[in-house]
Amino acid sequence: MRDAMHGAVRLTDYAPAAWTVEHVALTFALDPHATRVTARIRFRPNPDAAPGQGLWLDGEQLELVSATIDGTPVSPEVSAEGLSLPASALPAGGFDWEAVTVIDPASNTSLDGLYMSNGMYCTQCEAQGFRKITYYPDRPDVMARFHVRIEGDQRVKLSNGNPVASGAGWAEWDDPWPKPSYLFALVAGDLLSHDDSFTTASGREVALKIYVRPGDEDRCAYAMDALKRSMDWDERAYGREYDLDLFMIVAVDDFNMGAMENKGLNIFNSKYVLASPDTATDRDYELIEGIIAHEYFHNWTGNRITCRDWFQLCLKEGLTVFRDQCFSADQRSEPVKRIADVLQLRARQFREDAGPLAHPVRPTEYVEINNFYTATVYEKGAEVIRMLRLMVGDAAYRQALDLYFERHDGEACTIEDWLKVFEDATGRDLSQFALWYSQAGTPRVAAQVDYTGGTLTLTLTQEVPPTPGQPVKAPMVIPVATGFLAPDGSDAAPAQVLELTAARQVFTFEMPERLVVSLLRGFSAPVILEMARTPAERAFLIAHDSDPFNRWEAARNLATDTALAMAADPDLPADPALVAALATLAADESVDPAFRALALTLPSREALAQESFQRGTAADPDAIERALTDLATAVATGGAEVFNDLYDRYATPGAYCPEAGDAARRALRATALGYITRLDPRGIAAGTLFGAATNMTESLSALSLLVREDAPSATAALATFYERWKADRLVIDKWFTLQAMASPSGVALERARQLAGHADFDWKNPNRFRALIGGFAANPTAFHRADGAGYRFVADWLLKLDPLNPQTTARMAGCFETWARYEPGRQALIRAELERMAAEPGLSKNTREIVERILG
Ligand code: 0A1
Ligand code: ZN
Repeated sequence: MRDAMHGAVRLTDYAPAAWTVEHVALTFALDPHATRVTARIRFRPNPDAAPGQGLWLDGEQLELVSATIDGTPVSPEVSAEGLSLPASALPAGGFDWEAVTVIDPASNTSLDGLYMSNGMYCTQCEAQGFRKITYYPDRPDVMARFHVRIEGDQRVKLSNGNPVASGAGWAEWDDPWPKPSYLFALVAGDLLSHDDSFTTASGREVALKIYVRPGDEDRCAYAMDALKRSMDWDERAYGREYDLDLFMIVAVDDFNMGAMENKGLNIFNSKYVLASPDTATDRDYELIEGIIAHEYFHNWTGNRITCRDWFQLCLKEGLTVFRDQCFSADQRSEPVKRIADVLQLRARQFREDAGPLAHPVRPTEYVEINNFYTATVYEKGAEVIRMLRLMVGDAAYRQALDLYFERHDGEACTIEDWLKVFEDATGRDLSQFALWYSQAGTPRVAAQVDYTGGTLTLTLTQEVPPTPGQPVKAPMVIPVATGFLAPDGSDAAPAQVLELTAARQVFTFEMPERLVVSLLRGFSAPVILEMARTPAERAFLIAHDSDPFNRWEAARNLATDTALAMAADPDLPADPALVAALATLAADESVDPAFRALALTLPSREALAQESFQRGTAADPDAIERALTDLATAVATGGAEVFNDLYDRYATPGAYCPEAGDAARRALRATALGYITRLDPRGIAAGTLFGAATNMTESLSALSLLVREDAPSATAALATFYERWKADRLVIDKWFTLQAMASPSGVALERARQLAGHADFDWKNPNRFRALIGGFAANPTAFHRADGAGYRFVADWLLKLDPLNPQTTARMAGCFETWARYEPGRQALIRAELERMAAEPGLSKNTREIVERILG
């Protein structure tokens, strides 16, 4: 690996901080270009650290005006990363540090630290933004109580904890809970709030406030409702109550990520707060619900118990993702949520695990920590906890969690602490299980079934592929939930969880007749399962498996095989068995419409490219596109009657309701319309729906079909849509995304170029940049054009954004991580763009790390 790891931070280098912080008092005199920050910090020697050490405070892009220790001016040694004082300058028993720094929030385009968005001040401190505010030991294991005073003429001035006092031009806040600096937040602006309250299980009243820009206040109701449901769920499912008298959410338009769990003051990308039926889709509502829950759940898993160092990020993120997944499953349909989560895991995490950016759930080194907020840390981290729960059982899981909260409240912990509570609560030895945290790569499990003389033999083997820096792997603990189906389709024996712990293991079952084995039910482990199935067996599982995940999976596997076979052979017709199975399922009124919508959705172009590569054939984006179009047309033809019928019957009359039942009907109806439109390239039906739609979900699905087909009415529909919504930034993001992502390969690049010149393409806004440039990179046939022009377009824009916003650029550079999947010509073109980026002398550390790791 070139010199990507130059300057890397390593897990093995962890040492406790020499000085801990007992209390911090911050005063902010707000000014767009010269905000003055006064920090009074009470330091104490850390009894866990070697004595007699000097003081190191992180600090970046700060102008130091003055510094004193116990009131006496000092002259620390200052560098671009921070400042230091020798032990000789420090009273051994502790001291009060006071420093004045000046910062420039209006020029802060990185959206990290204190910055401005639409005239409002806001902060983002995870992972290391606090050091851009003042000099501080900016590491999560230093936890302190914060008192904050904000001076400025804004109507609203907020920080963490409880409001203690305010007057004309100032407000003070006090947070009684010790916290690391990454959870610090400040917001000031002319905002309005949507208010409500929640009574906790023990009867305490909590005021709830969602702050937004004037004009957005009537779009907060759903987020508020989701918040109250989250608070209630955490009490019931985990026994966790909220611990302050006030909980605030602020929506900002300029934000690098989804949202942030700052103590008592969550800051959200406005996209994940604001919703009304005419501007937000069902998917938006679902995401708002999930992200509101995620950030709220962090109050216990992240804030009360935090991470000792950033290598332990999955301690809070894996657990909190798992908790939000369970919450959403409870609020909606559990099987449908599981399928959606697995689709996402495969699309993002399996992809990462199979490429040059693969890393363990707990990485052991990084150059830029912000590059490790990954699908592996988050989603695979959640899968690991899901496996743990499955293996120990629900009751023991809850006991272990109770012990975790009891033992570690107020601490900064490690994965070892986490596993230890499970060992102590259950008596199990989890040393082999711990490999899930240290070994990267998606395990492949091969299954072979034999039946002779009344004995069914199941042979399971596992192999964990080599990944960067990890050529050889040990066998993992893989829980394989297994069921057996009788010939009539019923469950013949109770389902059980087999534990695969060796490279090869044989399980035997006595049974008078050969039963069909249903393996890895509910996707019980994040592995790739390889198992030869006869077409008849597949059809049987699609029709009968009582495990909805595996029922869906059987249909998906059949569709994948068919599509890849058609990609390899343009003359091959679609498998009639698949077409028939999908039509039958579509018409099965006993099945949840949301499940049917998922099962009827063919694998994405991206998923097929990944699968093709895994099976040893370089992915050909054009062949995949053609095969999918042909397959979709065949399904549309075979199921025409059913789709027309569904489209007619599944309308949702009456007022729009975002809940699961109506959303499911709309999803199935949109899927049906997608097939109907395959046979109606002029987009008559889609055009009609577009004209009649009374909610964003239907309007957008109709519009994207018109764009996908390049229908004659598409241009006018896009113009109508733009005219109607041009004042609404979140809707206009959708307008950009849709055109970049759904346009056919022949026109997509030209259209993306035109859109990049549109007056509304405010590329410095991350949502807008992601909408167009990210949308284009997610249009595989356009991005992977054989002439490389798609790669160049994206690389040009990344190079333009990098100096302003390295975090978002680095994150988006991940679009190149799949280069190895493609034929040598495309590989060379992608690598040329990466080389061009790497050669840029001023490339940020963030983007450089990603680019160099991808180049290998
Ligand atoms: N902790 C947040 C995610 C987050 C991480 C980094 C950020 O800025 C670089 C912002 C948010 C979460 O898991 O929701
Ligand atoms: Zn999180």
